[in-house]
Amino acid sequence: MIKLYGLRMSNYYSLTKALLIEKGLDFEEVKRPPSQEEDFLMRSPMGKMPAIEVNGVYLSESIAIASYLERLQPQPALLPGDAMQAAKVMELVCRLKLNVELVARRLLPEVLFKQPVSEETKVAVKADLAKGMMAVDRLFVGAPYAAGEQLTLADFYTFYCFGLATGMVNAIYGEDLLDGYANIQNVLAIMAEQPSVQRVETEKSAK
Ligand SMILES: N[C@@H](CCC(=O)N[C@@H](CS)C(=O)NCC(=O)O)C(=O)O
Repeated sequence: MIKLYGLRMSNYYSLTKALLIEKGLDFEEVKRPPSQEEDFLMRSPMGKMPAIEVNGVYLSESIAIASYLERLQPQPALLPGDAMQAAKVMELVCRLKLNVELVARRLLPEVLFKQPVSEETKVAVKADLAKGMMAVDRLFVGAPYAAGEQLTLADFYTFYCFGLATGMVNAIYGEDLLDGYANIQNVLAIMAEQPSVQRVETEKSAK
């Protein structure tokens, strides 16, 4: 059975758990806070969550895990069969992850840990986020799903990346990051109804 290491509070842990559920795979959750200790680095070389363990082999990085799960359990398919369409889904996932979530994450120390972030950082994050949102908007299809007619990995990344990013932006700038992005808001609403996501969110609040 697959073991999933990390904490339910993490958006990438939640995303990975939702994918495991979506794919109908058996898994066991192993509660482990991220750390730089050797036993954690062995599972996840940057000391981040999540990581999975399959037959004694460890794998970290949500995209790598998603890629493994897609091959392990092809149905339901979360990538289109066409090579270019599948790559376009991954392109959107990269933009969401690298140019929105990772940028907004720079605000996290102040929002979650009361460690003030400099004004310089706040200005830079705002500018980088504006650029990232324009890039996402260029790739986002929203008909009705993130990458088109099919539910894909990009919908899961949309849900879990914006879950964090909108919270950070609202807390620091008092703004709605998704103001004017009706198609992204629509995908968030669709994903909130997805049974796999609902189970993750329910179990998260149950702790
Ligand atoms: N790129 C990684 C990001 C994972 C990540 O940022 N995890 C956060 C929690 S959501 C973490 O472990 N943070 C603790 C740390 O950086 O020490 C992925 O997609 O899996």
